[in-house]
Amino acid sequence: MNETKPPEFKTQFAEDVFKGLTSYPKKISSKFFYDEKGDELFQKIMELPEYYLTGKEYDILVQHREEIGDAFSSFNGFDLIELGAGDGKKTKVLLRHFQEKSYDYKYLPVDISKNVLEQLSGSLLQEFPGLDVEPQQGTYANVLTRLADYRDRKKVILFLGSNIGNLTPEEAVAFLKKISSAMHEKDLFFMGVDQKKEPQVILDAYNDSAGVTEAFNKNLLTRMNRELEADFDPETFMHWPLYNPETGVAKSYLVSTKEQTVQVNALNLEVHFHKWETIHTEVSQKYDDTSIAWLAEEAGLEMAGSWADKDNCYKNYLFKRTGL
Ligand code: AVJ
Repeated sequence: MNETKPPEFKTQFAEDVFKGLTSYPKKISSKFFYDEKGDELFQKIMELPEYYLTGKEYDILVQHREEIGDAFSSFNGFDLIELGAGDGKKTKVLLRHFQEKSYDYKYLPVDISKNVLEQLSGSLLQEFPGLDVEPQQGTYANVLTRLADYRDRKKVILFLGSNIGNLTPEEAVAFLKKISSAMHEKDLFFMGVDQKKEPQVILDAYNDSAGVTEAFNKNLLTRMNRELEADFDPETFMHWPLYNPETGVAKSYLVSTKEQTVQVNALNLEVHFHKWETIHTEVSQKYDDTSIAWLAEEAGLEMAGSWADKDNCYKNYLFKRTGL
């Protein structure tokens, strides 16, 4: 008898890497970019001249904070729930404005990382004394289920940074359906979305000249080396982003520049790469008003407003739930 037991995985990362590196074509989800080193590299990405998304969204929030605040506020206040709060740099623009207006609201930043939440809460306490903050640790799905019971007053859900882009359109519909089903009549959903534009501008955003995005992508290899006892040589892989202006999909790959075999010891796995074989690592979907309208309709959301920069490079959309 030569039976092998199905492997038991210690972590989600271990399981996903096993599945992704034994499928064809090979893939690993971009959600695994964000270990400590990845968080740090993403902070650097947001400051790159080519990575326009963060700056554009920041400008939109600064410029339109008055109108956005008017839309959010309500006679008995509101609960502001932010999915994937991060360092809160952009959200603080809104919080500052809400404080000036003396709005009655509570801020509930949601993040999977306890570390991120602790840092954010610390900086909020410093910069916004008296702000009512209630950090929520967990996955979006768990937190949304929990927060669906928040029905005493208006709930405003924030999803900034074009994070929706990391989902395929089909996954995005499923995700937005979960959001809309956690919403009641007066609740709002506010989402930042990078827009289709001059293809070279998008490509450059994922292929910066300083090589930070390359390091960010290759950090997956070093993470597997460290956490899964693998022996990837990052030098033998190329960072390869592409953008398709027809579908609006930007994708990133790691391409093996030679034929090689890699050991992933913690998974008891040997992975063979042909020369030029790829690992697909990220989707950064770009939208326009038409595709966003489709997404919203599929998910049971109705557009209640939108704000953009002067070139329509980036947009923030406001939605309510349909049919209530
Ligand atoms: C955080 C998902 C919005 O896709 O633009 C930045 C992540 N990847 N550079 C994006 C990212 C490469 C980013 N999001």
